[in-house]
This record gives sequence, structure tokens and C-alpha cells, in this order.
Amino acid sequence: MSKRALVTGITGQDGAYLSQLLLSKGYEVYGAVRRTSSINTARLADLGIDKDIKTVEFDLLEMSNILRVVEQTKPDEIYNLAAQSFVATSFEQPIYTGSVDGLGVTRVLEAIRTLGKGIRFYQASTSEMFGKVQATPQSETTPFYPRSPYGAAKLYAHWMTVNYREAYDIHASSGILFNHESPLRGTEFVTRKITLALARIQCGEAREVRLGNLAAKRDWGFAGDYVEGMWRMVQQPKADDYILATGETHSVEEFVCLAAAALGMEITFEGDGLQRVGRDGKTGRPIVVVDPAFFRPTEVDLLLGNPHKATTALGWQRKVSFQQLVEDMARKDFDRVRDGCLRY
Ligand code: NAP
Ligand code: F7E
Repeated sequence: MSKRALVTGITGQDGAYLSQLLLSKGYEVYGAVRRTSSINTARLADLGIDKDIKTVEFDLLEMSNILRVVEQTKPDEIYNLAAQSFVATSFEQPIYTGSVDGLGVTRVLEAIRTLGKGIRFYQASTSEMFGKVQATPQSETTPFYPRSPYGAAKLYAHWMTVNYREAYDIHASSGILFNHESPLRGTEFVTRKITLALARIQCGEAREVRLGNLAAKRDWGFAGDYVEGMWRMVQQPKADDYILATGETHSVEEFVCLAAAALGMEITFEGDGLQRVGRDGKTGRPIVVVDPAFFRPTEVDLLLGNPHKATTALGWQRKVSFQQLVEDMARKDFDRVRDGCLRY
């Protein structure tokens, strides 16, 4: 009999790739979708799987709804990908972020505790929990030091996942995932903001892109590789916590230069601080401008993950290189802008 998975956050980037993976493995996939004023299944449609998923109305803020959904769908596995996932917004909406990203996870764990301790659970934890990093590279034993309401809420959820595993013997795993991107990434995140803006500039639809901290460094991988790691965690005989990362780190500025090159542009940077500017190598025209509006009250300067445990225990490794990822995102956005078919 096929396994049944309940995937929260199915309309997001990871929800789409994970659903595609689970369907390819013969799972029956229930997609938990929150009520919004407009239908939001464009990512699932882009992967050609929107018709293959059974959707259920779901919100991490509503305990009674979570209980009903778990009771009705009777999943073998729950992948909790739903979250207010944008770090910048968490500074503006810290209480909301804590309710969804922190307490929301406790609500799902309580539903499992109440309705079926046999349900396996995956929690989408994050490298943002390392924040002001206490060691580099970061591994599963590196102390946490979150630097945003998002990071703090996710850290609470991480420890609740560990606690429910230890207290109630629930198969609950926490995947500590470093940044992962794709052409399905939301446009507010810096990678997609850059590839979309450069595509618009190249197509004559925009003149410049305004960014914040160009020196921030991230360990960026491809989301499609990371959902494979999530699934592998849930299949282990014993639940545990694992880092998924590439073991490479790159700056926002490096990302800009590589994305520009993929579109046949050359950008050269000059100046410091707020005066730093990225100019078109041919015309000298400013293309990248620093705008303090995109600085964060507290920043995570550098993330670099050590995926050794996942590599050895799960046999997981990323397949897509940083360069391939950036090129793929840039070209896909160029095609979308050129063809006038931008849906998210
Ligand atoms: P995403 O694209 O922002 O998707 C978030 C999903 O959560 C969307 O489907 C969203 O629904 C849903 N959601 C938000 N609030 C909800 C609520 N109150 N109740 C139910 N659903 C709600 O995020 P992602 O990049 O796919 O990331 C997936 C998960 O991994 C998130 O938990 C994120 O925090 C975590 N994570 C991401 C990364 C990364 O680099 N991508 C790294 C580490 C951890 P709508 O479509 O209605 O907004
Ligand atoms: O920022 C800097 C920004 O918003 C990356 C989420 O998926 O990954 C993501 O969180 C860096 C930061 O992602 C702009 O200050 C510069 O240092 O793309 P981001 P994030 O904050 O790392 C983690 C692992 C998650 O768990 C989260 O859910 O880029 N940056 N200029 C900028 N960032 C944005 N968004 N916009 C700018 O203009």
C-alpha cells in the first residue's frame, strides 16, 4: 500500500519540490494549504503536479483545524514546511512569526501526540538558528545564537521537536537546512531578487537593482537536492537531527557577478559601504546600488555548513553546483521576463 504524506507549506518552494519527489515514490500526497484570497498553486503547476495533490485547508495558527486535518488525512508522515519564512519580515512581525514558526510546530506535535504517535514528523529547521556563528563551519554540535525573531522562533520549534522525540518517543526529526534556492524561490529572497532584476535590466524593463548587505555570505544549494535529504531523514529507523549544506560559502556580491555573467553581462564593483556600486562593465552605468532599507537590525554575516553527518548517515549529497544553480535561476528568469510569463 502506498504511504500517505501530509505536507504543510505545499504552495512554497520546498513544498513543490518535496511533493514532486514523494509523488515519484508513489506516495499519496495531501497538501496543507492556508486560506488566501487568491489561489496560489503556481509552483505546483510549474512542476506539473498540481492535479496530483489532494489539498486540505490548514493553518498553523488554528489548533482545532490541525487536529481535524491530521485525524481526517491519517498520514504516515508529516513534513512541516509551513512558516513565515522571510527573515526581514520577522523583525516587523515578531509576534506573528513566533506564533506560526514557533508555537505552530508545537500545535502539530501536540496533534501527533494526541492522535497517533506512530506518525513520523519532519521539522524544517534552519541555519538561521546559528545566527552569530559560534564556530565555522557549523555542524550539528555548534551552539546556536539566533539573530532574528525568525531564527529564535525556529530554535524554539527545533527544541520542541527534540523534546517530543525524547519525551513521547515520537519519530520527529529536525533538518537544519542551509539556504537553498531554485527558479521557484520567492522573489523577496536575495538570490531570486537578483536574478529577476538582472533579467529585467537585460530585457530593458528596469535600470538598476537596490540591495542591502552585499558582503553577507551564505551556503547556497539547490532546493531539489535538499528535499531528497528531508525524505531520507524521515526514512531512518531512528529520528535525529541533520544539517544539509554544500560546505561552500559565497557573498551576495559574488552571486550578482555570476548571475550577470550567465546573462552575458559584466558587473564590476567599486567603492565602500553605502557608496559601493556595481557598474555595467561596458557602459559604466550603475546597475547595483546599496540601499540601507534592505539592511537588517541584526545581520547574519556568514553561514557555512558541514554536511558530514548527512553524507555518512543518510548517504545524502548535493548534486547541483553553486554555478549551475545561479545560471539556472538567471536563465529561467530571463526566459520568464522575455516571454512575459512571470507568475510568482
Ligand atoms: P516558502 O516558499 O516561504 O513557503 C512557506 C510556506 O508556508 C507557503 O506554502 C506558505 O503558504 C506557508 N505558510 C505560511 N504561513 C502559514 C500558516 N500560518 N499556516 C499554514 N501555512 C503557512 O518557504 P520555503 O523556502 O519553501 O521553506 C520551507 C520551510 O523551510 C520553511 O519552514 C522555511 O522557514 C524553512 N527553511 C527554508 C530554507 C530555505 O533556504 N529555503 C532554509 C532553511 C529552512 P502561502 O503560499 O499561503 O504563503
Ligand atoms: O538573505 C542579504 C541579507 O533574505 C540572504 C530564508 O529561506 O535562508 C533564508 O534566509 C542575505 C542576508 O535569506 C538583500 O541581509 C542583501 O544576509 O535571501 P535572504 P536569509 O535571510 O538567509 C534561511 C536559511 C532561512 O531559513 C529563511 O527561511 O542576503 N541581502 N541585500 C538581502 N536580502 C534580501 N532579501 N534582499 C536584499 O535586497
